[in-house]
Amino acid sequence: MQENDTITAISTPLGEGGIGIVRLSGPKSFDIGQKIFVPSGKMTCDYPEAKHLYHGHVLNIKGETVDEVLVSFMPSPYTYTREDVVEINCHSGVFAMRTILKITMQNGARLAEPGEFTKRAFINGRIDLSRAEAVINMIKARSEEAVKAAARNIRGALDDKVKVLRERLIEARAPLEASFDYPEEYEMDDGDLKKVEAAITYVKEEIKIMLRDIVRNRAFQEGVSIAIIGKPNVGKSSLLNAMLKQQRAIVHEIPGTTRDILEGYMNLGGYPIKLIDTAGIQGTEDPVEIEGIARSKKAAEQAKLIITVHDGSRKWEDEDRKIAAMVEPGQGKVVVINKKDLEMKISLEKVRKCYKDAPIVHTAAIRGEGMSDLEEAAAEQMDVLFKGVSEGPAVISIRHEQILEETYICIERAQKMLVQEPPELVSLELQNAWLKMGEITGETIQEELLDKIFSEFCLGK
Ligand SMILES: Nc1nc2c(ncn2[C@@H]2O[C@H](COP(=O)(O)OP(=O)(O)O)[C@@H](O)[C@H]2O)c(=O)[nH]1
Ligand SMILES: [Mg+2]
Repeated sequence: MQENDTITAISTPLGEGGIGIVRLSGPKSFDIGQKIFVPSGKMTCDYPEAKHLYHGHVLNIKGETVDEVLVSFMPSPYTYTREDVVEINCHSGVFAMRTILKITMQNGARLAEPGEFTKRAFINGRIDLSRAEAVINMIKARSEEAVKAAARNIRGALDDKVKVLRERLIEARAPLEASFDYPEEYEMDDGDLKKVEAAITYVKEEIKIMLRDIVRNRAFQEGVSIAIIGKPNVGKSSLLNAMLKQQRAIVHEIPGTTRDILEGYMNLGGYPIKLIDTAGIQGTEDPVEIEGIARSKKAAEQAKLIITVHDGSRKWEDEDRKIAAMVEPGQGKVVVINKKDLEMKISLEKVRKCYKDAPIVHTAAIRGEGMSDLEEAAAEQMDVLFKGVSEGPAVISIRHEQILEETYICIERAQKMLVQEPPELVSLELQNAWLKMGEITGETIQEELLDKIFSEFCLGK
């Protein structure tokens, strides 16, 4: 793959902002940079010098000044792409940036494809594929945790892990290969067999853990759902509004106001949350309400965490007990006793008995009181649910997931074969696993797949 033309793109988001960057990468970038940029003041003979930021003006092809800018010239190989890179920091109006982009193109640069800068970084050996993909995830991340996970992968956590596992696969293959390549001199003994077995089991278990963590890692990327459930009129919609700090749902004294599920997004202690308001759950004959209740129950089943709401100003009823029983095993829960501004009639003893050790928070949703307690309790539950997630490499992309699943199948097959099949077959299966895993770091990947991966990037990255 030869990439020797010079590419250009706007590297910052379009829109009104302080500074925008037009970036050039490739062999002609210094030439183009010097042609279109006139530095202010007198230049030393070393111009353009690396690690310098030059103040000056960009000229169009007619020689007219178009913008006042700061320009850096960064020589290969100490750049993002490992090529010569020029960055023009200009005023970030859409028009100014597009004008400068056009001028770079008129002087011989080609508009970069999405992800092409990162693709060059990969092709020129600066980063491996898992890191390049982490850059995509970083751009798309919606929460602090997602950013952290992506940052770990940019630093190479996933790459390191895959390298270790592939190394183990090679170790496992060594005695197998020797036994059929040199059958006269070498025969596998029990000790060898145990080593092979141990290596296979190790890799298999590690992949299993990575696959298990996918669900949790992906939740960070896409948002964790929290459902608010309870009887009609206890203040679920008011609670949603108070948590989102906006009048998202209609609040009314008429029971059954919320007929369908409603959603809103928020950040809760660093977790990206999809907060779901549901229709009040009660016995009813109304077909619309019945449908609403069915949807509420489904949303509740699928949520990672449930906030069950009870009206503190009313007595505990059998319907409340049913709500408490709706929480599924493995789900986090927080109990809310709402309307604390009114006289309390609910029996806390009964609440406690139904919920055992779940956290109970008292709120007055219409006044926004108790919200920080509620958010704290919910975030604590999240910490329990997602414990350990921020340590290892994060498998977020579906491509990685598929590769790991396929690798797992190969390894499982090899493990079974080890007992009764010839070592050639076991080794072949381990080789398949090794090749497959190499697709994560990009060591054994095909070109079309690369194009597909990098096309997910935004322009200028
Ligand atoms: N006094 C008091 N009334 C509340 C509170 N939260 C909600 N309400 C009232 O209770 C009624 C039902 O509220 P709503 O949020 O629609 O409940 P939902 O049916 O559970 O969604 C409305 O009249 C609200 O104004 C609260 O904290 N204190
Ligand atoms: Mg409601």
